[in-house]
Amino acid sequence: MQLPTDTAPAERAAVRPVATASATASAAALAGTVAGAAALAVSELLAGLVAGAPSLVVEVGAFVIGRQPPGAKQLVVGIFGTNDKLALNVLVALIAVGLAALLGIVARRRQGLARFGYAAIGLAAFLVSLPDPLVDPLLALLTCLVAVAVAILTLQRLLAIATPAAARAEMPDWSRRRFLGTSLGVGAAAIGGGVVGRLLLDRQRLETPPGVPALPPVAAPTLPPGTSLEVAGLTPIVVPNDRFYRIDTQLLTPRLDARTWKLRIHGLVDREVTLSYADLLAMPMQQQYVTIACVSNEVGGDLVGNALWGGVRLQRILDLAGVRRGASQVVGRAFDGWTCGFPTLWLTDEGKEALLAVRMNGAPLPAAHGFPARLIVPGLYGYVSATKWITEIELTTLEAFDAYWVPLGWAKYGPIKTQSRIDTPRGGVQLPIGRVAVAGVAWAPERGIAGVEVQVDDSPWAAARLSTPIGRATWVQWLYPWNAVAGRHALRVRATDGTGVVQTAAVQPPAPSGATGYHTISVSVG
Ligand SMILES: Nc1nc2c(c(=O)[nH]1)N[C@H]1C(S)=C(S)[C@@H](COP(=O)(O)O)O[C@H]1N2
Ligand SMILES: [Mo]
Repeated sequence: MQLPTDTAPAERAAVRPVATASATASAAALAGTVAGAAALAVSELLAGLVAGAPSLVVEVGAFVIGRQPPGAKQLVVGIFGTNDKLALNVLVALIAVGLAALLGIVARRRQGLARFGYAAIGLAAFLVSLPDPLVDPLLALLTCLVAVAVAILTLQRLLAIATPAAARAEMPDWSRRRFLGTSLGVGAAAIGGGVVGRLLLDRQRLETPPGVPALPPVAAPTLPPGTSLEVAGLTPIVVPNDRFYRIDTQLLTPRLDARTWKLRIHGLVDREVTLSYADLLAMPMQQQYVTIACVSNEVGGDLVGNALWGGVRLQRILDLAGVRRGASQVVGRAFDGWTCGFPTLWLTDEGKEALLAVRMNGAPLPAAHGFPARLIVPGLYGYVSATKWITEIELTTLEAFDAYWVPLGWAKYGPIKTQSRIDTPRGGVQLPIGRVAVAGVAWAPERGIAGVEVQVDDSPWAAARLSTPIGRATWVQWLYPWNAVAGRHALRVRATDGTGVVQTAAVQPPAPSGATGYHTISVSVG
């Protein structure tokens, strides 16, 4: 590939008048903006077309995520969610384009400095994308070179059009129109190209990952009758994979290759063990329903779900390595360095069937949910336990290591708090007078749910009907038939866990250890 390092002779002639007359600052800023947008678009397109080429926006975003200052809780809460990932993408793109615009203004007087600026941004983007295990360093280098070349050439072209032929001359009308037309044209192409590139990239990541075999058959627990209530608008007792909530620090879905994937069990063990995907599949498998939840779920939020997880008992894997006495923490580490950690004691308590899961609702784990393998630990929030795309299990002590979210202000221990949610009716709706099915879900994994009560305005709490619990690790559905009378009403819900403890009414935000309080909605009847 030939990468222009300097202007072609013809262009040099066109650019020369810069010394005597130059584009207006606003024209130069526009030219720089368009140049920056074109460079980003090229990187998105390359990333979408060639697996292993980086999206520079994503890589810079990942760098920002990885460098949150400790205690920046608001920021930290923010990047858990999907909308916040979009916001971070947009923010990175805007800052990049803003810098490019400034360099456009610089280029009016000092072309060399502007070029140097673009090259420096390109170099920074290259360095930042190197730690990403899914990025090919050579492709990253090429992407950055092409992006910088596109930025420099676009800027030069546009400035040449915007520069009056003679000193102190005003830009004539026709040339202003040409400049604006070209800028808008290139800008629109950049936006279109960038969007197409990102769509391709998303699609590439959602394709079935390489090396997914037909999984061996394994018995699923049969559900007792009554585990599901039929109510319109109620969350299904088992959430399908494509509707399951997704939370992680990855801006794109990682696609790992099962053929090369390895899991290393090390640390305070008698012998280090490394397992391949095939090794795992050859081990005895079991399936169990477990409700997992995100610590950043707000009261009434939907970052919680129940699925049938299939895999190898974690204890069996730990036994292969032989956990040494003195090991007090299990650390799960993902391919990208993300970590979680929980007490080994959590596993030895009776009935805590933690899994190294390879299946979700019968299918191989979807890429978004951790393919090839992830941890599922009943009763613990995801951030301390549910490592997706896991590549290492390390046995250590609780004192020796704090996992990813702990130094960022989240609690070291993350048992899931008892919670309940009203799914239907939706808050704010208008209802007819008469029978209304008020229904939702309630969960206290590992303790189970013993009861759910509903309160209408100030009336006494009334018991709701429960679905037959699948087990202590899963949520239940509840139903309360309400005789609605005219007026505005507040509806609230609370659950009692399997140990008889009523969910707390004290209102707490998600940070640092999970939100508490009663989900309350208001509806108008009549
Ligand atoms: N590798 C990795 N695993 C991860 C995370 C992450 O950021 N990276 N987030 C955790 C969090 S905070 C939660 S709540 C669960 C969510 O799992 P899900 O996306 O399958 O619902 O995954 C956990 N596993
Ligand atoms: Mo989470």
